[in-house]
Amino acid sequence: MKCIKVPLAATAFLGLVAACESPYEALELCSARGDSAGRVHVSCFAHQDDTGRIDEFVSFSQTLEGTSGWIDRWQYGEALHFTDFNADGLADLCSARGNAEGHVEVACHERDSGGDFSDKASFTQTVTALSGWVEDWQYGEALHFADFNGDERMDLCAVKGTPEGALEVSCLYRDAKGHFPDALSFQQTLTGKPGWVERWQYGEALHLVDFNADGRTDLCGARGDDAGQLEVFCFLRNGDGSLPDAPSFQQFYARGWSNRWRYGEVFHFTDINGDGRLDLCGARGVVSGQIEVGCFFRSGETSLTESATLRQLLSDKDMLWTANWSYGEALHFTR
Ligand SMILES: [Ca+2]
Ligand SMILES: [Ca+2]
Ligand SMILES: [Ca+2]
Ligand SMILES: [Ca+2]
Repeated sequence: MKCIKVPLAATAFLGLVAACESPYEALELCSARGDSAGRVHVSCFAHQDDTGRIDEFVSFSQTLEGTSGWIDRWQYGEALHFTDFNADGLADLCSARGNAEGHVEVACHERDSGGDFSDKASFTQTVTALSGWVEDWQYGEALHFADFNGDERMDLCAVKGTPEGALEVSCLYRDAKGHFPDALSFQQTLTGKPGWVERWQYGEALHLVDFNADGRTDLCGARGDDAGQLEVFCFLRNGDGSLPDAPSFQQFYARGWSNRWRYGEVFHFTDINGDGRLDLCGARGVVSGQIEVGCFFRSGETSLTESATLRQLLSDKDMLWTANWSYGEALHFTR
């Protein structure tokens, strides 16, 4: 939070820009997860200067009293995302999860210029255009906040496997008042990379990011294949906004991504070294209760470095990162 602790007279967004000396400083590694009382606990590590490293100790933590029900499997934070929902330049904390009727409940806690999240949700909506989000679907692994139509308002998208193993992409574009519409704004089924069945269906390996920085949000994945190789691929959006039916590229990296690791919950696409190109970073718990971070830097138009660099161990003394926590579902890189 180095950038935004500076007292500001201007708006939060202008202040953020003015107070940041380098693009690295705005990036944080944050976790959001339920605590034993069902509240949401947030911890963040600040990204250091241009050495590209992340501060070893927690720089920000907050427990949101105005949340409840984040216990048992909810605790793992699969439904929580850091996203700039109100477009003021600061990442807010939003959740998207199924309710008892199978519709999706969205709730957002805005972040202020001092770094705190609002204790109670500042935006809530039940999205009735989505249905069937019950049982395992309820946990929201297949739901993403992204500006899919490029109008600078964050939208809600779902990317999930169909019964046939194809990928179904659905989006709801927010209107001028910031609300989600009553019907889907976009839907496309991709058949050129099948096999999204059983647990793959939940799309833990998938992300909506602008990989090639052309202003259009793409669909990218990072996951272990049958041989334990790390497979990275993107469907780069076409000029008309549609997705190609098959990935625009697929590449294979280091081995060892087998068993539950293969589902890719630890991975995120983020520009960790501030060169304007998205890198691939993993963040996960290790046996000692620490967090391990490793990043594959972007080395070309589509390629990444062969092995992970920027390997670091971080310490969050209030939180253990062992057992199920080690899969990193609660961890996010955010700007
Ligand atoms: Ca915001
Ligand atoms: Ca939008
Ligand atoms: Ca793109
Ligand atoms: Ca980069």
